[in-house]
Formats: sequence, C-alpha cells, structure tokens
Amino acid sequence: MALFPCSAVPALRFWGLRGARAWTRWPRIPGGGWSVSCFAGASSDTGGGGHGQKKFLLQDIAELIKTRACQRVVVMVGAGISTPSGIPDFRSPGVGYYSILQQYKLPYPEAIFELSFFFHDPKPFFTFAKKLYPGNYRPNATHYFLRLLHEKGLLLRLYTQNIDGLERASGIPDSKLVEAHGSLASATCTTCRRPYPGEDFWADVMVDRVPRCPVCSGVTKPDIVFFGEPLPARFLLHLADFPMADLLLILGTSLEVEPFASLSDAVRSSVPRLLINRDLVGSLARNPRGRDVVQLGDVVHGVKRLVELLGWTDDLQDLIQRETGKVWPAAQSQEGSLLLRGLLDLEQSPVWLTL
Ligand code: CNA
Repeated sequence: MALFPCSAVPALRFWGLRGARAWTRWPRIPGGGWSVSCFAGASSDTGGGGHGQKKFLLQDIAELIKTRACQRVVVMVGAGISTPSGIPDFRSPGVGYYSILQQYKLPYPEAIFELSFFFHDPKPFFTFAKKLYPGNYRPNATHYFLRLLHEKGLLLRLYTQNIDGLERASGIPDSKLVEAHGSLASATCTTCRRPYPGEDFWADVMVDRVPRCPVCSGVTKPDIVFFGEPLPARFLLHLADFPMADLLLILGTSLEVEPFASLSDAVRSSVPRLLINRDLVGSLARNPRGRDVVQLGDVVHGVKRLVELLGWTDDLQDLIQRETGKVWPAAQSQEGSLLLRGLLDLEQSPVWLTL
C-alpha cells in the first residue's frame, strides 16, 4: 500500500506545498474544462489497462452501484466540491485562494497556514477564517449527492480535505466523516491546550478580535491542521476503510496534498476509481488503472450525469428540497427561493454560484 507509515504522518506537510508539490504536479489535459467522460489510460496515452480490455465507463460505475455489486463506497473530496457553493479553492488560476491572499500582506501565500507565521501575526488567518463562518455558505448538489449515497446505505466513509463544514451541513453524520484537515467547529488554546467549542472563538473572530484563552490568555486556534501538525486520529480509519472499499469516488481535488493524496492508491487494484474533476490529477494521471473512469469538467455536472445514470434524480431533488426547506423555512426569503430554485434545477448551471 502506497501510504506513509503512521509514525510519519505528523511530520508531513499535508496542505499540499513544498515537497509534495514537486512530485504531484501534472500538466493540465488540453481541453480539460469540458465535460467529457473518458478512460484515464486512453486520455493520457499511457495505457493503464487499455490493451484489448473493454474501457470502463461512467455507465459501468452506475451499474455497479445500481446492482449493489458495489456497496462499500469510499469518497475522497477537496476544495473543488465547494467552489459551486462560492468558496474559492486553492489552485484554480486567478480565483483560487493562493491568487487572492496578497490582500492579507503575507510574505508568501502559504504562510497563512504556517504556525511560525501564525504566532508572529494571527490576524491574517482569522481574517481568512471569518469568511468561512458557518452559514455563510450552503452545501450544493454534490454534498447532497454524498448524503444520498449515505441514505442509501452505500457510503462506507467520506474523507474530506475541506474545512468549510459543508459535508456536516448537508446532513452526513460524523460517524461517516473523516475531516482529514480538521474543522472550524472547535478550537484549542495554543498555550495551555484547553479545548473550546467553536462558538467561543467565532464571537471574537466575527468582530475582528484575535480569540484568546480566558484562562491563560494564549491565542486560541481553530482545530484545522497547519503545516507540520498531526492529522486527526480519525484519519487512521483509512487503514481499515480503503482495503475494504469496493468503489472509490474522488471529487474536486488536485490530489497534491500528502498524505491524503496517496489514499487514492490504497484501494485494491481491482477496485474501480471514479474521478470527477476539472483536471486529470494524481495517480489517476500518473499511474492509471484498468477500472479508472475520469469525468472531466464541472463537479456538479459530473455528479448530475452520474445521478441520472443511477436513476436518482428525483431522490436527489427531494432531498435537496427537504434540506433547503429546513435551512430556509418554506424558502420564503428572496435569497432562499432563488437558491432553492438553483439547487433543484439540475438541468442548468448552478445559479447558487452567483448568490
Ligand atoms: P486544490 O488544490 O485547490 O484543488 C482543487 C481541485 O478542484 C483542482 O483540481 C480544481 O481544478 C478542481 N475544481 C475546482 N472547482 C471545480 C469544479 N467546480 N468542478 C470540478 N473541479 C473543480 O484543493 P484540494 O482540496 O485538492 O487541496 C487541498 C487543500 C485545500 C486542503 O487542505 C483544503 O483544506 C484546502 N482548501 C479547502 C477549502 C474548503 O474547505 N472549501 C477551500 C480552499 C482550500
């Protein structure tokens, strides 16, 4: 298994920078912005099971799910599943966070997640975190598709790199989630290590005050993982989950962050892997397997296509309607009704991007 030993996990810089970047950077596929379903080996011209074997397609993945030939689905997601909710990812040219972090007067963009810089000046991090205040952004159809997978008893586990909490907000229970890079739902004092619930630091962050421990006055840092910090203990669930998985879905990630990225190689070699992303990334580009399927383009469009093939369109619409009704009772506000319309209208581009 191509995973790092557990003892090495704390030492890794899993926010996707420096060392990891050098070996995981891959050229973009020409025309990768279009939604095409293709066989990974065929698209990269490097083989990967194409020799006389039938190409594995999105329909095949749908069939495996529909017939319950696959019912232990593991999902890996990244910032790309939240861009349709309006949260920039890191690396999309021009709009990713790395392009817009200059406003925080950082020596270099990565500094915002470095402990040494945080201790020198925590303000830029909290200015950034303020934007991710729970409720500022809503789950989109991709999050609700994953919830549906859970409701149908097919989700073994969802591994997310995201810190926006939208997987939880969509109703996926904690037991099914591994927030590999932590979350903004709780915090810890950087001096005395006392734990605090999220509400305590949000009150300060929302009025542009650096949150401090009421006991020792140390700076309180949300429990998201900075460079060089250990991953949460739940990440170790991968040791049981990935060998057991019978289908791997990889959505909206550049697979440039270790040790997360290497999980994509941790399923058995016979297990189909479906990547839905704007770019062909990670080991699906570097080392494609015979049962890889790559759906390039917008994640919501790719998910929508899969949902159609599964015959789940009505189920997804019902779920979204139920859930958005909870968030905006009867969708009475103008914002609520606009968003609801956008979420339900799976035939069109996601209008919630513009709300
Ligand atoms: P990344 O490195 O920014 O890559 C995102 C990937 O998603 C890229 O390949 C994009 O092309 C692709 N993408 C973006 N939007 C779409 C879309 N609409 N449809 C299809 N593909 C799309 O982000 P990763 O998650 O791979 O990198 C890991 C870092 C980023 C993690 O540590 C995250 O915590 C961190 N991050 C999280 C958030 C969040 O919580 N929403 C936001 C920004 C960064």
